[in-house]
Amino acid sequence: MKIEKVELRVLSMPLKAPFETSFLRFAEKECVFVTVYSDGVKGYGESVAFPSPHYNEETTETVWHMLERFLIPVLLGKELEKPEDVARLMAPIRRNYMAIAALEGAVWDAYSKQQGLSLAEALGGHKREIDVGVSIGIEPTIGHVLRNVDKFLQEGYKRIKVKIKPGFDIRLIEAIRKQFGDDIQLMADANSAYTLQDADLLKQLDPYKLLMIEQPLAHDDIIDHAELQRQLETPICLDESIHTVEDARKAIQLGSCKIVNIKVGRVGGLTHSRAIHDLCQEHGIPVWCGGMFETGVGRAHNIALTSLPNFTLPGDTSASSRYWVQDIVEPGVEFIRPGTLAVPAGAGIGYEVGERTLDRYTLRKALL
Ligand code: OSB
Ligand code: MG
Repeated sequence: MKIEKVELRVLSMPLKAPFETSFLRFAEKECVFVTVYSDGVKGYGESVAFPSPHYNEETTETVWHMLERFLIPVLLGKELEKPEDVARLMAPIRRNYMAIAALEGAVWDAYSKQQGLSLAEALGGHKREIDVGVSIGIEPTIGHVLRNVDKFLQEGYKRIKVKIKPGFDIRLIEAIRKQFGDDIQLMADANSAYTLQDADLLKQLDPYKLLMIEQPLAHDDIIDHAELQRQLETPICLDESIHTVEDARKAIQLGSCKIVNIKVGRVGGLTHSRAIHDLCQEHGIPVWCGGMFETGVGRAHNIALTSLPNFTLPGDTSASSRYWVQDIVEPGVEFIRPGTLAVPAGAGIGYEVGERTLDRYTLRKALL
């Protein structure tokens, strides 16, 4: 496949409702959107970097810069044999995984369209449907969160994740268990809001039998997480700390986590995501697919990845209606049964991109 040209856009899409984490409040989604033109097909990808460097160091502007100045020039005019070539060609470039992943994802989509395969099949995934959960943000009161939990349980989400931060943690979890019982699959995501000095506080979560606690400690730590995991019954899941297969290998070896959240953008693309999936599978570590408020395109990539066998826990790939009044894919990503998404069988990502909607959300674009 020859990479003939690449179009970059910055999109801005209003979220249905603002979403608050321990590090930032989001009212809209801004992202870099990539279209790769190759041998008569268009492949789509999107960057999960936010406008500001508060989840990791990448931003909309750094992603655009890296793509325009360094990443796209590596691929332009090149004849690729398979999408895995992108990971190999980008290997000399340090970090900037979200920028790399956006381009790599678009190449995977174009490649699978050319082969007449679904993206899931191209990756080697066999699941036809996936179970999904929902991530619920921090609210002004516990009562607000309880109402959201109720709403999403009624919609059929199979696992509830709530964001926590110091002062908005134990009592929140206690209230959810009290109202909804012990049978719902419940977990908490701290987005690095605690330190090892909070171990005694975090131990108070153990009686509530959470499915896991996600990234309680620093975004770049695997040492303190190992110590914390020794003290906690609740399994630790790492998100922010895992960028590479090597990170995952070391975290597993140290006992820093019992579960890994794989975000395609955070680890530099689908090829690396699959490698981390495989490594975790060999070590009996379950994985699930994280989310970054992706548009339908990013979520289609997540669904395809989740079709791999070791994605045994429901992920954060919620339906379009959880985020958007109108998604850029048509029709949107919607449940086939409550809490269940189909893995599309059509070629590539398996969703059509609505060009008019895409244009409406585009702040700027460039053709390279
Ligand atoms: O840590 O998983 C996270 C949203 C923004 C930044 C970080 C995270 C999240 C989510 C939302 O939890 C997941 C989603 O619904 O896409
Ligand atoms: Mg997280």
